[in-house]
Amino acid sequence: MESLKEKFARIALPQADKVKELAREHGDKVLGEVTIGNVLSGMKGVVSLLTVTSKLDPEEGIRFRGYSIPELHKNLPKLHPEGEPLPEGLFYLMLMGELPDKAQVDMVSRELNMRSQVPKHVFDVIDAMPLTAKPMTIFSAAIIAMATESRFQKAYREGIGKKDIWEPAFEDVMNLVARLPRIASYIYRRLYHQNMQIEADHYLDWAGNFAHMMGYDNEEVKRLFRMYLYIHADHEGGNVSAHTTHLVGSALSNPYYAFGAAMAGLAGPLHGLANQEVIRWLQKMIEEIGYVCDSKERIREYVVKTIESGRVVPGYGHAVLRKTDPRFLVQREFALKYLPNNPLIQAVGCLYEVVPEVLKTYQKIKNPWPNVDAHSGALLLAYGIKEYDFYTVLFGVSRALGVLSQLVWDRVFGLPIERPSSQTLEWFLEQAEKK
Ligand code: CMX
Repeated sequence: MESLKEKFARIALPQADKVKELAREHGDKVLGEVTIGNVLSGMKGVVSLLTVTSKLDPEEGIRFRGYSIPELHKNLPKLHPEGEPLPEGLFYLMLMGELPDKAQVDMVSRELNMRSQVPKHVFDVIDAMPLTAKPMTIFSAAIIAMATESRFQKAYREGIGKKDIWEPAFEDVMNLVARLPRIASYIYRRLYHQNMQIEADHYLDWAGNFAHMMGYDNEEVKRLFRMYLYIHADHEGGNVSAHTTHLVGSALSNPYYAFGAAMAGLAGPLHGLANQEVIRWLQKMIEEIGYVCDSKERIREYVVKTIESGRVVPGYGHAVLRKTDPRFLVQREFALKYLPNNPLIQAVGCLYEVVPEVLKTYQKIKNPWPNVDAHSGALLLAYGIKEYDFYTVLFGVSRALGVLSQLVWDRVFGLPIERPSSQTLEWFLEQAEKK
């Protein structure tokens, strides 16, 4: 039977020629112009990356290889007919560009299981960190520490050619994705459960086993993990974690380095850390004004106070999206199905009714609607996963599926080292003066 790597090679390698031809034959085609505003707004709207795994539409939200979240909900294989899609299926889709059937998803689960053994020294690195260290600090360090295993780095040292380098990249990526749930759950149990570790259950799927190793064997939590780990997996190429993976990988740093760096980016409060910030902000609001659904006026005042003190309202706004994030909506649906009476879930609903209306009154805020992080913390908390600092690690485990799939494609395409140009302030001022 054809292995995953053989199938990937059959699908991906012919595409490399298309990219070479594009560069050769159409290199001078103009795609748009860059304004001073683009540069000073973090290059928003400037097309400068080639990403195959997903595309973000400002109005509609994310499509993974052309499929929206509702379409994936229908078409990706599940464990239970009424349950959530398996993240392994999305991983297969992003890697291969084809929707998998259940047998193909099972093949991914088996392969990830086989590769899931984490080297001992990675646990030693985790154990050497103080208990006060933030989970994302430990997670990034553990990922970088695992670079000792890199087949990519070894193959490069041994002189592998550019054309073949995707192959050890594929190996590293599969190993990384396979091992992240073990690393993450080990960190979780060490920090919050007196280091009482739980062995993997190799009969479970990738997300179910992750929930199990964290200590949550309730089937509803496993469903939550399947949903959580597939919706956070990718958000096209320009977000900080995806772009960092691509950028660091473009220096032919090994996939462990590239992904470790991406996790340092995800740990920022404007990106993945927002999923913890939302809960902190909500808890503070509850302390100050009481249960939020009791008074919409007091929510309004609290939101205004947050903005007027120079802070952002976490979980709201987006660099690209201009509507409610479909990843918020899928979580909302899950929450209302399983936990309609939970006060936190109700509080998220009350905020959704008020916050956008307040944000709309600030002209500078381009998107007043909730993003993925507005909901995820409340769901985790509702199931008793109360350690907020850990939430971004869950995001990181999921994000690996998309950014690492893309990293293998980067190597198939032979994309060069990334090196945009920079200019001095004097140069920009001169351009501004020009007619
Ligand atoms: N609360 C208050 N102010 C906000 C805001 C919010 N939720 N969203 C945007 N703004 C402000 C910006 O800070 C900026 O202010 P200044 O001009 O004074 O610097 C202005 O509005 C314009 O920003 P924008 O063009 O609308 O948004 P950006 O592309 O610059 O930033 C984002 C996008 C997500 C960083 C921003 O909306 C934000 O900080 N949101 C809260 C944090 C958050 O939820 N991040 C998670 C995003 C999803 C993810 O990556 O996980």
